[in-house]
Amino acid sequence: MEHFKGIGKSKYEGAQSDNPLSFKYYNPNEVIDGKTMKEHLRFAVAYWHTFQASGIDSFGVGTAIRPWDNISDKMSLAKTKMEANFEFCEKLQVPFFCFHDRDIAPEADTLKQTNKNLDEIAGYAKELMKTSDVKLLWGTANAFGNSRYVHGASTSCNADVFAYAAAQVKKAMETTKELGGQNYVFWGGREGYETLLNTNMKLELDNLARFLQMAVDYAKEIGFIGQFLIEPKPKEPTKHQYDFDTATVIGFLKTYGLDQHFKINIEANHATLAGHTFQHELAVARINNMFGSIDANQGDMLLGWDTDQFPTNIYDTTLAMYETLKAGGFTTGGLNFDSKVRRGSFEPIDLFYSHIAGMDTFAKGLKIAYKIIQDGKIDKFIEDRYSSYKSGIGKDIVEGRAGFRELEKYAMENDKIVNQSGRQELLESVLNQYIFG
Ligand code: XLS
Ligand code: CA
Ligand code: CA
Repeated sequence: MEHFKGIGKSKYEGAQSDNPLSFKYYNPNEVIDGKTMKEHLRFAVAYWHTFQASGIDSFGVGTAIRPWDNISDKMSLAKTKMEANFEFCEKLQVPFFCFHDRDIAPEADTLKQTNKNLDEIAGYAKELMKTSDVKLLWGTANAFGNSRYVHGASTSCNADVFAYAAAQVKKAMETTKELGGQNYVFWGGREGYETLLNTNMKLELDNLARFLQMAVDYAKEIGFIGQFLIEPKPKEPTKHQYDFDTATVIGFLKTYGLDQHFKINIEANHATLAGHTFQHELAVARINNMFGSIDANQGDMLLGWDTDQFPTNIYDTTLAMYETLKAGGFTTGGLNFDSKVRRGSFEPIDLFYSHIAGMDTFAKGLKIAYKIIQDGKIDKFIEDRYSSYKSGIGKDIVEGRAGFRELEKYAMENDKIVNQSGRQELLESVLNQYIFG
């Protein structure tokens, strides 16, 4: 049964097309550097925003009009949404989707019944996968929505909650494996604190590490070979989230000897909440060999919270794809649209327009980023800027032949230091030249 009636398959029609449902820049089969755009970008639809979000906010009710609005039975509704998910991805030529356990199947009164619901819907998804090319990019557990997680999940002060979260993540990992998920994401929903007046931070962090180690052990036990990803976020819902940003997560993983088991899932809006650019977060992951996947969205620079808007800023997508290409491209990861339509964009067709806008902006960003890398102008500038480390005293520094004594001797004879301009504005206009085309 068709759910999004009257909306056909989106196709590439080029930049001149005025068909709002066509791609202007995303041409799935266009080859760039030996890979198709589809393979480079690995787009995914986020189940929670597209099939669960209603447009509710703290001042008003949901506004979204959806084809499944008149279905009241929870399990029938869950099945309908799963069918709609495959139809939606196919119509948009999006190869993947991502979900939380509780997005796809309703929570019941007991964990046993909840797991049964999840099995039933996952079984249905598996069935639908047989006749579809759409795959699961990643699964995760919603261990933050239910009131039992009021003080966190694996960092809760209550050991019963820790145990419950473990049971839930175990099941979510099994479900992800069952559906061929290529990654499993850990976002520390309420893993953080509000005040140190009631918090044993050391125990909470140790427990978070214990929890992740248990997940690593269990993945090995069941033969789940997907990539584990951690998604940093600095605040919201808690005032201080433990997985603050990429650097903090990497430091945490290294402290507990877990770094070889994880990569980072970077969300644009979380980067800006942490006071970083999206590119900064991607670059930190890349230089530490921890680049994993991307939650594609954008925040609003005038607002201090997580607005999860569709990514339409060409500077951001260009620089994100620049970092992605520099990291060698996605392997198991991809571009998951962790983005929701605005409350005022309440019609089903807005779900299409918004994804098309994001896909086109990333496709164009990919092409520009590839050109920047091919031309090598920026790389050359950076290389030249550090050329003092290629010979003489600089070479001695990087090759470990110089210590403070040698450097003091050198500095004593080199009072007249000559620096060169960083040329930021020139480089910004070079970037503009690439973007303007
Ligand atoms: C919330 C997060 C969340 C994760 C998955 O801010 O972005 O949706 O991506 O749990
Ligand atoms: Ca996210
Ligand atoms: Ca977010």
